[in-house]
Amino acid sequence: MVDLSTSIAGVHLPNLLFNASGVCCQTTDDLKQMQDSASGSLITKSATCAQREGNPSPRYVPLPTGSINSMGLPNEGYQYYLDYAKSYDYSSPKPLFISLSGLSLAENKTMCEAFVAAKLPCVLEINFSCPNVPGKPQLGYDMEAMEAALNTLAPILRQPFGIKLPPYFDIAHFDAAAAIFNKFDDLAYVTCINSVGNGLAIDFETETALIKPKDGFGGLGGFMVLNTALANVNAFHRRLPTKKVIGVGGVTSGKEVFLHVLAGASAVQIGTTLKEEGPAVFARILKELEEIMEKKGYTSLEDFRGKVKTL
Ligand code: RRO
Repeated sequence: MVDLSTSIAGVHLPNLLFNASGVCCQTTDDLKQMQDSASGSLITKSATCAQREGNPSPRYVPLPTGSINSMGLPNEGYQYYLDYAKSYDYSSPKPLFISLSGLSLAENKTMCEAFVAAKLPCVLEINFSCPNVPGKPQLGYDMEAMEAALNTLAPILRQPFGIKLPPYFDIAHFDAAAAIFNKFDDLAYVTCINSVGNGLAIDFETETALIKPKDGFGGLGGFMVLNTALANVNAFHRRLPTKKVIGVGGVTSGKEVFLHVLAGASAVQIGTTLKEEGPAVFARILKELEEIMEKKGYTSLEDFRGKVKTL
């Protein structure tokens, strides 16, 4: 028997898998499906202060090795997720994560204040990396703005919280981002990675972009981003010794979950494959991971977490 349990931000997860924010989590019906699945937890769609319809469709398209999306932050508004969090049954073995993605620091401040005032045992994750709102650059690529946001939000939160990061592609950027994160004791974890921003998918026959928003530019996810995701998980695992990393990107089977843990992930989220396969994906991938661990003689995630060997 293998133990797939883990902990993030001081809360226990019966197993390491859950949804990537954005997939199967916008409405209470979606979230019910997550509750009923074999996942170890669940996270809500990134919220803004006001409800949003998001970008025009088509805005998500599966690709041969992943997906492209420019959803544009469709969500029900933070009050909806606050009501959900208030009504959540915390005797459930699955802890609840809430994703917040204000369109400004003032919005993030308002939402954090409201959740803190409600004194709920859910974990807050601030999304610093939405790539798809026209005219709004990703906060995670502006080190000064990110530090300023943490300087404002951490004193409001005063409890363990997480941030969702964009992929970084340069060692200097891993160093700079990690130096900022290490200044904040309550920043308990980072989630790596959000989609690889501003890819372009074109139909060969019709010579037309596959999604409508932003002239076809959108975030890439799924198997094609696995190696970028693993690098970001490992880079932050090495640089944030007192914090945890949630890995996301490129999971299609137990094998990629195993690789994320080897790179240093304490939990692993599934986006594109959940969108394509539905919530039954969790039972399948948990079984595959168990089989891999049994074959390799590992009985817990700690046996191999972060233990990738280098040459
Ligand atoms: O809604 C989106 O377009 C979206 C968001 Br907020 C995000 O963080 N990542 C993504 O790929 N899409």
